[in-house]
Amino acid sequence: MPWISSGSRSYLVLYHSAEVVVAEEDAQLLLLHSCRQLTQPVEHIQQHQEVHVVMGNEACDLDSTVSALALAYFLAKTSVPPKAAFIPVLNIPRSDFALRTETTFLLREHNIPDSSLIFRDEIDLLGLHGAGLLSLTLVDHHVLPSTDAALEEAVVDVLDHRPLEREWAPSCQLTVELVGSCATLVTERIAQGPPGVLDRTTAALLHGTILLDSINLSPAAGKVTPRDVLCVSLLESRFPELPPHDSIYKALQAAKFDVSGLTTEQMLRKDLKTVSGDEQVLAISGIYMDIELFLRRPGLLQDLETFCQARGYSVLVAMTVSFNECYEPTRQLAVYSQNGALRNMVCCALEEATAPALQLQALPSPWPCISAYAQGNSLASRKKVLPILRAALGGGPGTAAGQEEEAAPPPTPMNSLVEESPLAQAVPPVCPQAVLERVSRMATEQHPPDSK
Ligand SMILES: [Mn+2]
Repeated sequence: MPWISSGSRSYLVLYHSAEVVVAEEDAQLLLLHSCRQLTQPVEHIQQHQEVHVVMGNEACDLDSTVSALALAYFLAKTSVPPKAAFIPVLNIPRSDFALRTETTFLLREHNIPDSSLIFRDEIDLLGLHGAGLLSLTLVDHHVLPSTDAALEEAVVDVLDHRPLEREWAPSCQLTVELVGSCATLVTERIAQGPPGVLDRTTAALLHGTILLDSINLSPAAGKVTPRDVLCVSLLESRFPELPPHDSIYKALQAAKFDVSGLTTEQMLRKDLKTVSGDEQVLAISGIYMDIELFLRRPGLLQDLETFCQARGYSVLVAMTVSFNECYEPTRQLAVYSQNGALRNMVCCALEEATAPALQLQALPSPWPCISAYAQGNSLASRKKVLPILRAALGGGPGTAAGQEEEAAPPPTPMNSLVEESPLAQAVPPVCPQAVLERVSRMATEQHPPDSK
């Protein structure tokens, strides 16, 4: 059970080759304290070897987390000496981890303690890069925020499942495929590697992640692709004891949607994106709760006001989403602003949008500064709504993407349930015969006849 360790120190052994285990203590010092004690740890690490970080996106959803953990583990097990220290990094401060309820749930289920994880505020990537020691693999995103622009030179490998938005040097290995989950690409990478690397825990993490991202492989939800289906089948064929994917999906979905323990502020932060205009910043929060319940939360208006003021948001759009038994999404919208003219402008843009039409129907709202809607077009996820809001804020429908860059926030990754995979359209029906053939081929590749 390689993920289990008694504490953060022993964790690093997993990502070190035997040759550099001696560096463990020093490396640990660097990792956990470098942001506060830069000079000394760099001296420490300079005696050692490359630090290869595998890092997910800033949303740090389950896909980013599991993709980073699983790929770092795979690299550590398969890279040839002299090995780097392979470190999966969760791209949020440790203090935000509690908001990732589905992730904390799944890791807890598999006895992976929080203390074994390395968060972005616990490792000084810029310092490592400055010392010439950093290699970076990006999973589940491929555009770094401007604050991380200096790290681009360190990127050697990208695995992502959204359309390529920027070029990388030819020396950078690119795996960019429009599948439902980055965990699918990681699973495929592992399946193509030497046999025997995939262990039960890693398989279970990947399995659960693909199921969650693909809405339990449901074509109706528009996220799954045949490759996601294949990887789930592959994992189940390798580890038949994996629980039925229905039960895993339901447990993960429940955990993801379990905002019962969160404050309104935490709910708003949990799945937050922003769009900037010339003067205004608009926030869009995915909220996993029926809109009626949300609007009736005690202290809601005060919480919204405090949240927006503290962060400089002029408008907040809450996109609520819930799923029926067939995993079909129901979406509702709430538009909050103390500025009535601005609120109306945003509402009009949403009501009149044609690409796509959201088919909004006004819902009664208990608050004059909140407009609420049922969204008839339930397939229009946040990814579709974001450009509408960006245009409303002054980007203008005719503005070229390049010119928008300054106004737009860094392209942040999209992978929550209120969003969509790049393949939002209906996927081609899966032919069971083709799946079986492919799985059996992959399984064969995993289990070559005894060669030794
Ligand atoms: Mn993803």
